[in-house]
Amino acid sequence: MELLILAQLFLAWALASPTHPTKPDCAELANAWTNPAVDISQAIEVPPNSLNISSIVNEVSLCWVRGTIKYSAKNDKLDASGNNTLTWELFLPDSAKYNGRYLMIGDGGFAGTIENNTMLTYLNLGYAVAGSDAGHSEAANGDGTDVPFLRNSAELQAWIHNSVAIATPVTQSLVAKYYSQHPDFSYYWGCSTGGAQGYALAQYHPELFDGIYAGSPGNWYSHLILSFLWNGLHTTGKAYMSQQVLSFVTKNVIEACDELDGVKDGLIENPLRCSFNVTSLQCKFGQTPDDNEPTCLTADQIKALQEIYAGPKDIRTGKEIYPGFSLGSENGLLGQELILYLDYTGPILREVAFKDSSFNIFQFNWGSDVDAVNQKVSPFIDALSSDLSRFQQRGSKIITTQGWSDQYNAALWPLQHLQEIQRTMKSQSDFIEVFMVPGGGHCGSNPSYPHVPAVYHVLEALVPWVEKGIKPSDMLSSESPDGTNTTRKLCPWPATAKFVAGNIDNWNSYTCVYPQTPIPASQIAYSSYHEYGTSIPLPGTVDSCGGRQLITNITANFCRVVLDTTISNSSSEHIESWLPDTWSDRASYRKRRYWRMY
Ligand SMILES: *[C@@H]1O[C@H](CO)[C@@H](O)[C@H](O)[C@H]1NC(C)=O
Ligand SMILES: *[C@@H]1O[C@H](CO)[C@@H](O)[C@H](O)[C@H]1NC(C)=O
Ligand SMILES: *[C@@H]1O[C@H](CO)[C@@H](O)[C@H](O)[C@H]1NC(C)=O
Ligand SMILES: *[C@@H]1O[C@H](CO)[C@@H](O)[C@H](O)[C@H]1NC(C)=O
Ligand SMILES: *[C@@H]1O[C@H](CO)[C@@H](O)[C@H](O)[C@H]1NC(C)=O
Ligand SMILES: *[C@@H]1O[C@H](CO)[C@@H](O)[C@H](O)[C@H]1NC(C)=O
Ligand SMILES: *[C@@H]1O[C@H](CO)[C@@H](O)[C@H](O)[C@H]1NC(C)=O
Ligand SMILES: [Ca+2]
Repeated sequence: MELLILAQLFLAWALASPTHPTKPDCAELANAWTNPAVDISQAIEVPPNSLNISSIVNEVSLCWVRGTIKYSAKNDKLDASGNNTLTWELFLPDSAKYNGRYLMIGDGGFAGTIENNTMLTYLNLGYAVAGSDAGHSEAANGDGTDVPFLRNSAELQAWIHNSVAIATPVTQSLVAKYYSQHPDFSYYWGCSTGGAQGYALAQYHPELFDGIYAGSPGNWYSHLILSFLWNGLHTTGKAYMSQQVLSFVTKNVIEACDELDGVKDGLIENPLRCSFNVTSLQCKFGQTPDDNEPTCLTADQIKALQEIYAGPKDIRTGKEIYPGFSLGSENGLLGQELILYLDYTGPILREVAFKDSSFNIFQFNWGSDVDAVNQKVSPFIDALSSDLSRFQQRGSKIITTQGWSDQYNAALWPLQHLQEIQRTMKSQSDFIEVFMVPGGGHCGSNPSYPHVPAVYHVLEALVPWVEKGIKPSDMLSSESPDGTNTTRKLCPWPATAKFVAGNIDNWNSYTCVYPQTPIPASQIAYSSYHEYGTSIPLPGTVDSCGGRQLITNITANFCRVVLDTTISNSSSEHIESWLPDTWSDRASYRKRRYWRMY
């Protein structure tokens, strides 16, 4: 019997290791799909150094496949009779360079183009990379004020919710055909709208990916655009702030809070710990506001900033509609003042919420109109579920990065969403991490923070987590726009980077530190005070220790705190803290709450 198994194993091995490996045939892929909804227009071999997209060049040879998919309004169904066309591309690296992984790249903004430069970056790392235009052409994005694709319900739903699920099975099966085996793992990479697509995948198509990167996610898009509108409307007229004024505010915020993290580097590690009050910048008697060389702000400008920090509120209830912006992000807000509410909020309110091309966004009602947005827009473009258990149960992981100085997305949103997921999924929420980026912008750089590394090495954190179960304890960021070699350590929230020793511009000089969380009194089983020379029994429930033991030579007075934490029906955790009187700072120590020790 054993011999037979050995023989079978040998046979399997021999078949899997052909002595004359055949080179995959690129051109043949043009005939690979027989579904009439799928058209493959190109399958050509490309030698190294011959594709140059935004100065990224293919370092490996590839099979470059392009095509289209017809789909209909029925969610993610391919449909040859459908009116709607998704355009996709696939870069298949030389089989010697292929790392066995499929990677789908998401879109940005209103989509309509393929993020082929990001695709090329990951091709060079050995991924088989796909991308799509999210189901409509760039032409369907119109002229910025009129965005025709928003009027087409199939295209609207494809944009964030379904396009990746339409393009993935087709491109994935081409990968399988080309290399004669299904990819070992499938990843998704997207930021901004692509981040929203990432959360939509985890919610609506949880079976597709093993690992998802969802950066600066606009997964509450319907309220993100209300945040744009709020900021735009509160900074018109006298409340307008020039770039110089915005930069002046940030400079003052940083002066006040830079060193809270122990390192003077022009960055605030955790803006939530900064309590700068912007009213201190208001012009005093004898000071003159100046847009070009500001030394103070007008009362209108101060009011505007306070509204931006507070975020949009429902006039009926005062309830938050979307979080506000964080201290230190002011220098990136010019686009909020001038562009975003016109380019994004206007078209979505006119075409989707009210289906009325004459709807006046300046008259938006921050009560009843919010309801309309929730009913008419949210179901088509948001991905807000905090129960991602179908995704979690198949072992998939999701990582989000978010710049504290994002020019588009209020930095607190992904943290609020994380908290919601943790509240819903409790101990099952161990599949998601959010990395905050001090001074980080929207999916990379905020140009006013040129010394902040703008490339986040997400897949280096995500891949080992997915494939080996190694949960990332930090993440490298590199390539600051100022051209220096600065690297920084990004930490999984709520951890933040703490300087240890060395060069402050080197990520290795930092360690990720979690805030100490006070233990709720309800978890304290009992506490007792023990004096010098007495003895106490130790918990002796471990069999191999042979029952209870005594500690007989206590040499200091101490307080013993015992916690019993129920983990599940069948297991609990026993935690003890021994807090000696001889602690050097005894008075203040006694005032502290108890921390988890082991
Ligand atoms: C890629 O194109 C850019 C812009 O056209 C050019 O500056 C760069 O030299 C090119 N890179 C290579 C390796 O050809
Ligand atoms: C195609 O579009 C037309 C007009 O927009 C519509 O009436 C028709 O139902 C669509 N057909 C399909 C298959 O989606
Ligand atoms: C990459 O995408 C851009 C934007 O859609 C397009 O203009 C360009 O032609 C594409 N480049 C290649 C090599 O396909
Ligand atoms: C900021 O200072 C003003 C004036 O001193 C005060 O009214 C306001 O409450 C302060 N705001 C915060 C958030 O502390
Ligand atoms: C960056 O690092 C490289 C290699 O360590 C070094 O040669 C180069 O001089 C550094 N550049 C700057 C601007 O520090
Ligand atoms: C305290 O107990 C430890 C462990 O039983 C023993 O090794 C040590 O000698 C004792 N010290 C004194 C001062 O009794
Ligand atoms: C825990 O116990 C309750 C009541 O006995 C039971 O209904 C529930 O299914 C148990 N949960 C688990 C995870 O075993
Ligand atoms: Ca600092």
